[in-house]
Amino acid sequence: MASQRRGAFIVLEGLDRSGKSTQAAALVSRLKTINGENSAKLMKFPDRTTTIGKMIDAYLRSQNELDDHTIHLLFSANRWELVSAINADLAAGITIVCDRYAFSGCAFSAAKGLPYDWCIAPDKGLPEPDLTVFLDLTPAVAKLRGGYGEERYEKEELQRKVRVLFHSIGKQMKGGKWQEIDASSSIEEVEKAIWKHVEPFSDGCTSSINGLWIE
Ligand code: ADP
Ligand code: FDM
Ligand code: MG
Repeated sequence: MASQRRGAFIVLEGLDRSGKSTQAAALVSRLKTINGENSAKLMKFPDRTTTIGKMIDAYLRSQNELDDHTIHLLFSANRWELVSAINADLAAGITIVCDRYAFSGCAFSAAKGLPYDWCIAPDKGLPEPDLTVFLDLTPAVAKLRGGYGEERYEKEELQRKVRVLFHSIGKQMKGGKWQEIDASSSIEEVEKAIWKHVEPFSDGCTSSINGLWIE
């Protein structure tokens, strides 16, 4: 029996200003051009529109103070509250392009000093992306892209630690599910490099979705 084709789950990760939001939007419109208006959807984490997302938004804009563990769990809860929507879209054949995911959750909190194993624990079992493309950029170059704004984590020293953690998270991802690209070239060049990795998934997938960080 032929297996049911589902949408692909594609994640873009990277430091602040590495080009994730620019590239996620471009990728969704490319997929829609190829497969139709309802074939792809853009998601982003944190999703600041939910009740939990509003608490996260206030924290990132330094309007409230939260313990590092508490905010970490809120970021994770913000993903779990959208899991049923993710699964429903994938099952309906819609490809999801997601701007940040659990890898940001782990990289940022571990960079702040929380233990790595503690950081990944609440995200274990989330839908595992079929592909994560890491847009690699030095914090120094990222900062030149208009400079950082007001948000809590937009500081070069923290971003340097986050980059190291992203690299070590990527090394532990098996089976080509993590691809790193140089995000310092032009928007068009980066788009091309991302597409090279995404194209094999442009027709969706037949495999079932695994649980993230579950052996
Ligand atoms: P992120 O979502 O990773 O923070 P954005 O996509 O918002 O990054 O891009 C941050 C800024 O850098 C924006 O002003 C954007 O136009 C610009 N930008 C994005 N990609 C590139 C690139 N490849 N080269 C130069 N500037 C870029
Ligand atoms: N961030 C994002 C985390 O610390 N943990 C997470 O789980 C996620 C998804 O929130 F500084 C951080 C990363 C970044 C900020 O910024 C969100 P954008 O501009 O909304 O991507
Ligand atoms: Mg962005």
